[in-house]
Amino acid sequence: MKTIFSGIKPSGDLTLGNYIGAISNFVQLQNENKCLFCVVDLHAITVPQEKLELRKRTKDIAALYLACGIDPNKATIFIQSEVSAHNQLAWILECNTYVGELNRMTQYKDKVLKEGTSALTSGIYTYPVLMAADILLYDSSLVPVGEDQLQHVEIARDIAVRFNNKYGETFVIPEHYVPKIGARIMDLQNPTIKMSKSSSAKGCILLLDDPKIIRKKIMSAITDSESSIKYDIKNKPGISNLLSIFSIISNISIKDLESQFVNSNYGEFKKALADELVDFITSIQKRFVEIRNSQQLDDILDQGAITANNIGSRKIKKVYKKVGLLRK
Ligand code: ATP
Ligand code: LTN
Repeated sequence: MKTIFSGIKPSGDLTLGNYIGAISNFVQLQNENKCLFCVVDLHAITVPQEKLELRKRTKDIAALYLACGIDPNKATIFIQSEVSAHNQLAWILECNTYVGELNRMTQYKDKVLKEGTSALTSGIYTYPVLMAADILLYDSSLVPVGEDQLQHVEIARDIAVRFNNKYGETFVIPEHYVPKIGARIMDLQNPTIKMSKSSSAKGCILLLDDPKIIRKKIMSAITDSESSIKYDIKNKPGISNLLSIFSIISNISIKDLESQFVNSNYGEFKKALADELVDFITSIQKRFVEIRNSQQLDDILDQGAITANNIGSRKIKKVYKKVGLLRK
């Protein structure tokens, strides 16, 4: 049995990309592993957040974890800021991470290119170290993430190896788990960029979007000037993206979908996808409404925080001792 950790930031509404790249894999992995799924609110505040919105979104994400099928009897679900060991470990790891390593993080470099540095916080610069702490605190061996997070799991590995070499065996070296299909769901209006709440509103499906809007976004997705429904990322990125979405949602392989729609035009294919997606997302939304304001959600998060604090505080004791900090 492996220990699995992953997290999602409450920095915006959850997208279909988050579901396919991350949550759908959490749901699969929970059956045979010891899983911890976190709402990483400390990561969200690396950029400005409105406090009431942040509180609301933090609970929205926890409720969506459950609505998407994460089972609290199988996995631990908790809020990052309720477990102080994350911050405690992050500081120790920061003192064992080089500035040069952080300078190489492509997500950070892209942000600097786009926005300059004057409005960037040091939190956004060091956040890969907090992410490493999230992972290493629980001796996680597998980290399910979308493609954009690979470099951050890689730096967590590097930090763990370095720490173990310096202080003796302490951390499990984590590996990433990236799905074969859906590791990078693309924007429906611009299939060369990642689907993200910060890209385009029309190109991004939110898990809490109105079904009518979902249908509209799928029907107006950019395709190409041909008419064949074939998976070919290079020449047909739009249709390939829609095929990936269809495949994950329906559990039908891309090959079978290609055969099923061999005589259909793009309009027919999109309509079938929209029907499937609306059914799928509507059932998530129904469960979300039931769970969101229930006492059950608070109870699950309280229990999750207890479990995570137990593991985290034991680990932090060991780490403090190794580093030479006084701790009974
Ligand atoms: P932003 O888009 O605002 O930078 P994000 O969606 O990447 O944020 P999170 O919400 O924390 O950030 O992402 C949670 C998980 O969802 C991560 O594992 C990330 O890799 C994955 N993910 C996000 N967008 C996509 C996408 N378009 N395709 C596949 N996986 C994705
Ligand atoms: N940095 C990630 C979110 C995240 C995470 C983690 C993912 C924070 N801690 C630990 C996996 C494991 C992001 O921005 N999507």
